[in-house]
Order: sequence, then structure tokens, then C-alpha cells
Amino acid sequence: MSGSVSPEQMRQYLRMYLVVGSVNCQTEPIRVVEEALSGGATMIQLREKGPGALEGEAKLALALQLQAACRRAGVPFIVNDDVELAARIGADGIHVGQDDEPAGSIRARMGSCILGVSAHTVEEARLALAQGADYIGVGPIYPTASKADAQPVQGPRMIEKMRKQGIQLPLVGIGGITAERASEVIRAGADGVAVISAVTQAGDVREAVQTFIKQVGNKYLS
Ligand code: 3NM
Repeated sequence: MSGSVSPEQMRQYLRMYLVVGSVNCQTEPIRVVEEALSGGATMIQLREKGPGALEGEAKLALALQLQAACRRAGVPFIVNDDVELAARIGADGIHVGQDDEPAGSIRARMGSCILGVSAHTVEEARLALAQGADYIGVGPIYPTASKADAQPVQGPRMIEKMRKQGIQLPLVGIGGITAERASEVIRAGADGVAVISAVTQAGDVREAVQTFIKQVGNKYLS
């Protein structure tokens, strides 16, 4: 993947975006990712964080394994936060939060890869755009147990507000999103949903992803 994506392509990648780390999985992360890809996941992010998260060579090995699966499926592989790792393996993209390295400096270092930024306010969304973000992640939309330092719950209204105030960037909602709530997030103006637990904890990961895709709808499929 060249890394240089159009907004239209980006919106498609965001439809069913699985965010995953070894601590989120009840089984081998590669099995979860392969099942999710077979169900039609449109983008995968490695977010290796929290107590017990892998580091160093073990994290590198996991990243390479997941990246290979994504390449086979033709789906972009994004690394959360760890710019060194993303650069080392030639990831398709990087996702950063507000407390990480500024998006502008990552864009300068990483060139044309996919750059995602977490934004919680209209101002943060505008700044992300100015710094060259390809998409923003907005959350937490609903209460989440997957991120210890999550901001206050925003509800789908924050997405509506951003759209009303002219933020046209490709946008994905994150935080506590279940298949039942996915269409509400889309109706608010999101292009897709980013999900950890509702997929990684599902008894049947493939089926869970397929259900999400139905709820998100096919408005971006040509
Ligand atoms: N970022 P789940 S919420 C990784 O608000 C992450 O920016 C968030 O996990 C944000 O789907 C979150 O299990 C956790 O709720 C999402």
C-alpha cells in the first residue's frame, strides 16, 4: 500500500476498524485478526497497551505477524502511538492521541502513510486537519472498559457537532460501540466504527464483524 489515500478511500477503510492488542484477546491475537479479516474488517490497528502488554521483540513479532495477515487481505495495518515500530516495519499508518508526538512532526517523519489522530473537540479536529491527519477518531462515544485513561463520554452528539461545524475529515467513532449502537454513530455523521471489545470478546469474531458491517451499511461501497 502506498500510504497516500484519498478521503473517499479513507472513509471506506474506516467502516469496520478493528483495534486490537494482545491484552484484549482471549486467544492468539493473530487468530482474532484473521477471523476479523475473513468477516470483512476494513482496517486493523495494533494497540499494544495496558498491564501485560508486549514490549520490544515480542511486540515487534506480533506486529509483523498481524501486518502479514493484513497484507494478504489487502487491508491497511496501522500502529498505535509507536512511531519507531511503525517506521521500522513500514506500517501503512500510525494513530496518535493528543498526548503523543504531535501529528505534524509524525507527518514530517513518516511521509505519506495514513495518519490518524484522536480528537475530542472541534478545535482538536481542526488542528488535526491542519497537521495533515487523514482521519480523526472521536470518543469515547459510550462508556468503555478498554481504555483506562479515557476522556468523559461524549455520546454521538460530539460527532454531530463536529459535522455541523464544518469538519469534513474522514471520521470514526470509538468507545463502547456495539453492533446495536453502530448505526446511531453512523447517523451522527461518522464514516465508520472503531471497536475493541465487541469484536475481540465475541464468541464468533467473524460473525461479530459481519453484523457490524450490516449495521454500518453499505453506503460507501461502489
Ligand atoms: N480510544 P471498546 S476509547 C482505544 O475515546 C480507545 O479515544 C478511545 O474500546 C477514545 O470498543 C477506546 O472496547 C477504547 O470500548 C475502545
